Amino acid sequence: MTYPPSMAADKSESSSVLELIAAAKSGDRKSLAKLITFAENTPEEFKELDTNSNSHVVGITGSPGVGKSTTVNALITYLRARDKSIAVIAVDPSSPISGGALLGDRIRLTEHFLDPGVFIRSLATRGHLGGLSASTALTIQLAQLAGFDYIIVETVGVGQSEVEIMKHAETVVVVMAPGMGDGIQASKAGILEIGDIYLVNKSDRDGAQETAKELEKSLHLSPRRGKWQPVILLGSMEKQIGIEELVKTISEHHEVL
Ligand SMILES: Nc1nc2c(ncn2[C@@H]2O[C@H](COP(=O)(O)OP(=O)(O)OP(=O)(O)O)[C@@H](O)[C@H]2O)c(=O)[nH]1
Ligand SMILES: [Mg+2]
Repeated sequence: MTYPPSMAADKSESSSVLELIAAAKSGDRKSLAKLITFAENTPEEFKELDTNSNSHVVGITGSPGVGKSTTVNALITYLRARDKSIAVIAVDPSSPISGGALLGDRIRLTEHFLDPGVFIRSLATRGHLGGLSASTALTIQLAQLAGFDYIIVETVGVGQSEVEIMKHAETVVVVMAPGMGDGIQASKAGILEIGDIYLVNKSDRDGAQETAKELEKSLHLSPRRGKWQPVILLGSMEKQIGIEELVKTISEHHEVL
């Protein structure tokens, strides 16, 4: 597959897009990366993307430091061992620097950078939240076109912006950790409404059971939703404890959808 050398000025932009799409579909990651940048800058070029995809879009959200990136890392390790391909989209609504150093540190996926079955992209705010949410949606669509088995969207925080971004995920995993005031966190920002799966991480630490119990009570009090009842799991993603159960529950949710 020949890779377009540049978005040459004499070519129409849409023919470049078509070439890049064809290359991305055939597995060229550089073309996919270029397409995403292109979509961030000129989303209007991408109005009629036809994504007829088998990817499962999984959102991972939760307060800073609960272990979201560690969870993503554990998922990648588990799924790669089963020959699944994964795109990770790390979204930081608080940072204006796309792909900035802060986000690089936060995603902690360096061990997967050289794996061709893993594609990692970060997105950050460029002005308004609506733009970020839209570019997240487009990036997901492009990753779907490229045919990844799983597309994982990680967002930092539990504010309204994360709730907005998580609307693009089919299955939402809310990560919590003991001793981080999650009782208070859970009561705000719609966290009790968005999670399909609640993962109480750091179960190797004191208080994980209590956090899970408190969460169960709060979920009980919140309005019921559809045919899927939110599931609470305990685990330690750093120690790869509970990862199998997490993947199983993610798949079960996908089947129910
Ligand atoms: N004890 C323990 N520590 C963990 C576990 N999982 C993650 N951590 C630690 O928690 C800290 C934060 O983990 P991250 O995965 O970076 O958390 P995050 O939610 O992605 O953080 P932000 O992206 O900054 O919001 C790190 O120091 C991890 O080593 C766990 O299962 N047990
Ligand atoms: Mg992180």
